[in-house]
Amino acid sequence: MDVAEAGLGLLRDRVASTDAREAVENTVHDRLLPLTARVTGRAGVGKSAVLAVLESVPLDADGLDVRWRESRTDNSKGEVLVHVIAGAVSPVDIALLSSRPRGVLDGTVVVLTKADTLDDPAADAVAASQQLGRTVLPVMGATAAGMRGVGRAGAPLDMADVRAVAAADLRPTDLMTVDRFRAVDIEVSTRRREALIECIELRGLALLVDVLRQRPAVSDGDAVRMLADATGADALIAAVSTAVSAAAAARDAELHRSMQQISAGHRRVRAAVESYLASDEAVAAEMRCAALRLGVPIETGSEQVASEQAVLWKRRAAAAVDPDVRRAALALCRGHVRMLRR
Ligand SMILES: Nc1nc2c(ncn2[C@@H]2O[C@H](COP(=O)(O)OP(=O)(O)OP(=O)(O)O)[C@@H](O)[C@H]2O)c(=O)[nH]1
Ligand SMILES: [Mg+2]
Repeated sequence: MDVAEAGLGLLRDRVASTDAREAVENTVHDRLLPLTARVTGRAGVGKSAVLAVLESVPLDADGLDVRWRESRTDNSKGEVLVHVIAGAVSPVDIALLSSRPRGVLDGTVVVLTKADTLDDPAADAVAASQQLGRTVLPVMGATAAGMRGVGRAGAPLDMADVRAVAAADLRPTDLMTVDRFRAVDIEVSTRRREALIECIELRGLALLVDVLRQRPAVSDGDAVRMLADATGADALIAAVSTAVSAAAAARDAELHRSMQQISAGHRRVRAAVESYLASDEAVAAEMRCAALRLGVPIETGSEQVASEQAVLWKRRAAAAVDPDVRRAALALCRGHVRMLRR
């Protein structure tokens, strides 16, 4: 149980004998449900490979479980949505994404996968971004999954075999198609060559072979790191982490809204709800929501940092025109003041 749940537990106890008990129980129950996250896209587009990558990393959902589901293009529901395309944007993609909200906290990530099959994935991603009005991240989904040992090969990459391929007498064209690569006469058996392609795709192998040939002294770790960078998996994981944190923060915002409503309707629980909303964990949760909403990090450090931040956010709140920005700035001010008092 994390800190927030401890505070909620206390609130539950305090309202247990009142007529607001059920309303509070339901609200707390909803706050603690696993986050629903969905990977969508047309048939065969590469969803499962992307999903395997995402399931292989721990995502910070503020203590909540993240429940991933894969579905095609019939359903865009989910607190987090990772929509996958491969190649051109289709009307189905546009229709699905248009039903999602837009904004910094929209919980939506769009991926252009199978980047290994494209000549200029970065340019294609920019074109797709313009078409959709959302950032599209180019990713080599299958290669990223294979490198994490969660791809279709089901086995980790064998760097000894990659080095053997790099050392073999290959022409550049031998790594251009799977058939040519299968047909060349080298020491590495056909079965082992197929395993390499199953793991990181032909393009992934060609990239690694290039690295090893240009820098024969490079370590396995560094070579693998270079390929990992080329897969775009880090940017994907970062975007999904932000979406997951935002979804968790949205849960807190929803919880606090419901609590305020309950307290407005049930006088006997007002004190309990107010003391919960004034607790360190509720103030910290509001601060996290606000920072995500404004797209700023929470600056932590010395007392001086906290007091400077409190002043800064107070000033920004006063200058804000948009009421949402003003509310978020006040939440940050309040959070920093609370840090000072601790
Ligand atoms: N070259 C390449 N092939 C890929 C990549 N990702 C997936 N594939 C291949 O594309 C096919 C479909 O991949 P999946 O990940 O199963 O696609 P999916 O969208 O989950 O498919 P469905 O669940 O049937 O709709 C498989 O043959 C994969 O090996 C990729 O990044 N590069
Ligand atoms: Mg699938």
